[in-house]
Amino acid sequence: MPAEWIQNEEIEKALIMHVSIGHEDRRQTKDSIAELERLANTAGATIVGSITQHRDRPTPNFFIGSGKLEEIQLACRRANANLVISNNELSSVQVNNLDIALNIKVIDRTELILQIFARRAQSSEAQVQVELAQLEYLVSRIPVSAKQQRFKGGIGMKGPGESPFQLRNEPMRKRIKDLKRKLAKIQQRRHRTRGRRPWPSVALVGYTNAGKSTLLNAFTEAKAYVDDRLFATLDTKTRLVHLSEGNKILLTDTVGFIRQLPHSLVASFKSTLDEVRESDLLLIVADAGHLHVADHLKIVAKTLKEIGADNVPSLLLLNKCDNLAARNALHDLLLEHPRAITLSATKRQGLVIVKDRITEHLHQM
Ligand SMILES: Nc1nc2c(ncn2[C@@H]2O[C@H](COP(=O)(O)OP(=O)(O)OP(=O)(O)O)[C@@H](O)[C@H]2O)c(=O)[nH]1
Ligand SMILES: [Mg+2]
Repeated sequence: MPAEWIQNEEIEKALIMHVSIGHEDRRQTKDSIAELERLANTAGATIVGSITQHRDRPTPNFFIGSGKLEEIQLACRRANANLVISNNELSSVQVNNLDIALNIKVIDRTELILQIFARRAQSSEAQVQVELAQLEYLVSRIPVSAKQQRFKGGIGMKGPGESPFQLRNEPMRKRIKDLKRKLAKIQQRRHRTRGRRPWPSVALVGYTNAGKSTLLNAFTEAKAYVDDRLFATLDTKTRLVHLSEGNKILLTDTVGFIRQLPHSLVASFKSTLDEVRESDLLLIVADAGHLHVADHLKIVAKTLKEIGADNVPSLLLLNKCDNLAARNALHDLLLEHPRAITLSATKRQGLVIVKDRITEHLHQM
């Protein structure tokens, strides 16, 4: 597993590199770099600087131009950085070339997210899902030339169409198969329990750090892990919530979404996300005070579509209304989403309204 830098106890000093390609929205770029910094912090690294560049297109060898390469080299030396994190997704060839040219470990955003997931996965299901995602990611990074390089069979060869690289990675592919089998079993078990569900199921979804776990805790006595970090929750937790006399729901907390969520992760978390797709109702939680809440809502909608849950009815919850930034943003947000419910999970304000609206919705079913 490519997780050695994170398991290393000493704090990594990381330099961020970002290349704006074509006409990139500057505001979004800024937000995405800030988010990468938070991800790096979550992974235990300290950011010592960032270098950005604008290009019409990336270079095939290094992604960046040779002048920028020198600048990064110098900046790393000055800041004593021992890690470079690219906000752009890099090919394996580019990672290798940068590693060698800079003589420093280089990772990209996808690998960073995968490593955070690997470190945070608690339940055996989440661990299987993360390992599968990491392996799929590694396999997807086999250079195209190695994938295409075919041997025409012959003595000692497994058969036509197997490249030496693929043969060397046979154990990896076998492990992927085993993990998929394991996950399928867990999924079957989930299906069986789901069929016996006595109460309607409601899932909390939303951008990472929106306050989903805090809300689950506010509704129940659950002790879901809450943290002001990205990806605090990787394991789904389901709890019974009492709505009103004779009305209960099963409320499930889920893993948060983020822009550029690695595809292999979405694929391996599919069984967890089935919970979302098969819910009777979604509670989309948003941090109303976040500067980019509108972007977050778009990313959540896009991710829900990606996992086939865009047809599930939903209520929008504008959370963190106890803070000033959220209150200031409410006017515009409510114009855009007039049916949204405003609340504060930490102050337990607005919870009764949420319960009433859930009840109302379930009665209409
Ligand atoms: N001010 C304020 N902060 C809140 C509120 N709800 C949650 N938070 C804070 O927001 C941070 C993230 O909360 P979580 O509940 O862990 O968020 P999450 O959506 O579960 O995050 P992931 O599990 O990472 O997807 C924590 O520091 C919470 O204390 C709220 O109503 N008001
Ligand atoms: Mg959470």
